[in-house]
Amino acid sequence: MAIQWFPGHMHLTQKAIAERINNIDVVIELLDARLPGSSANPLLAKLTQGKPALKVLNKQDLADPLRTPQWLAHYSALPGTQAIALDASVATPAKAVIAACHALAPLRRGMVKPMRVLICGIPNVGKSTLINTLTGKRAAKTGDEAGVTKQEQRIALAPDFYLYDTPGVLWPRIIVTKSGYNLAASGAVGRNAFDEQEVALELLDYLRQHYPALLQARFKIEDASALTDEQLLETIGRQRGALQGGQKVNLQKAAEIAIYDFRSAVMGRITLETPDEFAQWLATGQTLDAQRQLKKDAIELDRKIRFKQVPRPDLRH
Ligand SMILES: Nc1nc2c(ncn2[C@@H]2O[C@H](COP(=O)(O)OP(=O)(O)OP(=O)(O)O)[C@@H](O)[C@H]2O)c(=O)[nH]1
Ligand SMILES: [Mg+2]
Repeated sequence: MAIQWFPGHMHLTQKAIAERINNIDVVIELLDARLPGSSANPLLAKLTQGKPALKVLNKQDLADPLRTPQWLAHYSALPGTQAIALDASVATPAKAVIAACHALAPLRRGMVKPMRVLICGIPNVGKSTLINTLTGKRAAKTGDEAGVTKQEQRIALAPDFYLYDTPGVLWPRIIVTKSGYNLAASGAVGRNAFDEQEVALELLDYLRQHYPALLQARFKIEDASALTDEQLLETIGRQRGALQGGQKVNLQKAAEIAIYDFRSAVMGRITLETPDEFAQWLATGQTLDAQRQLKKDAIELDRKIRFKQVPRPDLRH
């Protein structure tokens, strides 16, 4: 089933960003370096359109170091956009963010024209952590759970440099099914809004194809490619002792283990998509969405005809 999560505080944040955006000089969107395409929010793209943009591929310490440069090149090629990769908790490299903001809005300096930077992105991607690292204190609340920041907060980095921390937002309809799974695997979706077994099976399917050696080493499997996703999940549960009565594997527990091991990178550094793969998923998602819309329109037209709100079309010609 497609994963969707758009609770009330996200709706309010969307409105707050729309009101704030005119007085913002640079928009920093934090992306998750493990899923840079799926974590780029189309709703935020629309709300912040036309503003100088800095894409920060955060949690690069957990992502595949061979794939991050591909994504940096992809984003840097977009107009008015710079991209850097970071581990938000490490201070010295995080300072690159400040320099990039000055490069994107060179005229914003001094008390009369202070730099105003909006930090946005999906839940749990590290927005508040980056702000704390930049300010050198715990100015913003952080936590390993989606939805920690609930309200916009202004933090002064210097008397002429403001940062606005915002609550993480997803978007009302995620049309790329795979993105929903990757977002859930990363920790961006509230825990009650997805099925762990479904997400773990999708995750294992990708890892089996792209990172078999990591899977095999972590779970002591001889040949991951010889197993189905379900068999893989069962093997993981058995190997880690997630059993219930009669030596049956507790698949729920096994799924939680697989997701946890991915999130904490104990399996190794993994990125769940390349720019080319994501472009294909997006194209498929858009086609399916257009078909869905056509079907919806046809049903609506049929309803209107039946209730005589519009005339029946003349099909004789
Ligand atoms: N490994 C790693 N962990 C990070 C990084 N940045 C943030 N984290 C962790 O990710 C979790 C979420 O961080 P937050 O800063 O609270 O995320 P947020 O984007 O403000 O989340 P919301 O307010 O819920 O939208 C915390 O456990 C952080 O320690 C990073 O670059 N690398
Ligand atoms: Mg936060």
